[in-house]
Amino acid sequence: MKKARSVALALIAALVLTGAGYAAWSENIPVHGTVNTGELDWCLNGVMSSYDVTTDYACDPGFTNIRPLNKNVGHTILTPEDSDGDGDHEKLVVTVVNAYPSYYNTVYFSLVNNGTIPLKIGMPLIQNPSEVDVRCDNDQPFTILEPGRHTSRAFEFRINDSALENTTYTFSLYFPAVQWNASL
Ligand SMILES: [Ca+2]
Ligand SMILES: [Ca+2]
Ligand SMILES: [Ca+2]
Repeated sequence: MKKARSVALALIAALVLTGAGYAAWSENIPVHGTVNTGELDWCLNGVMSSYDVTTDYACDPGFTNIRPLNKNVGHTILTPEDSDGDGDHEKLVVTVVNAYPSYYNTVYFSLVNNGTIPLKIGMPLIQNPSEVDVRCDNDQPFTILEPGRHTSRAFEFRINDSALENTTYTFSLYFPAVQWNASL
């Protein structure tokens, strides 16, 4: 009887010890972490130029036979827009005033990565009426741009033969970008 009680006590002690062991193993270890996220941001650099400063240029369909003319008749207005409301410009609206069939222009500009994360900048999304042909010079599907770096771009356009008189034509280019390791 005494032996049986000793065994029972030993068993209880073992259970208590085992229980204490589980309690120790199941304690939580508090871990506090801080993650600072970067900023994905890009915009037009603000420095733009074009062929048509004064006297006009013309070309034939298909952007062939580009040539200067001797009169200043049409002109091109470049208006950067903030289409996503973040305070800088990533969309370019182009207005062609007093143009005529064959009027041609090339526009130069640059994009800057003004965030802290490398960017993948894709081909521009162009919205243009059928009376204006637009062609971009860049045949790369995308460009990787490190923070603080610029990339130069150009596009050309021609007012084609279906353009109407006394009409102002507008088209736009928007430059999509994602972080460098994502898909556009
Ligand atoms: Ca931006
Ligand atoms: Ca002009
Ligand atoms: Ca913006």
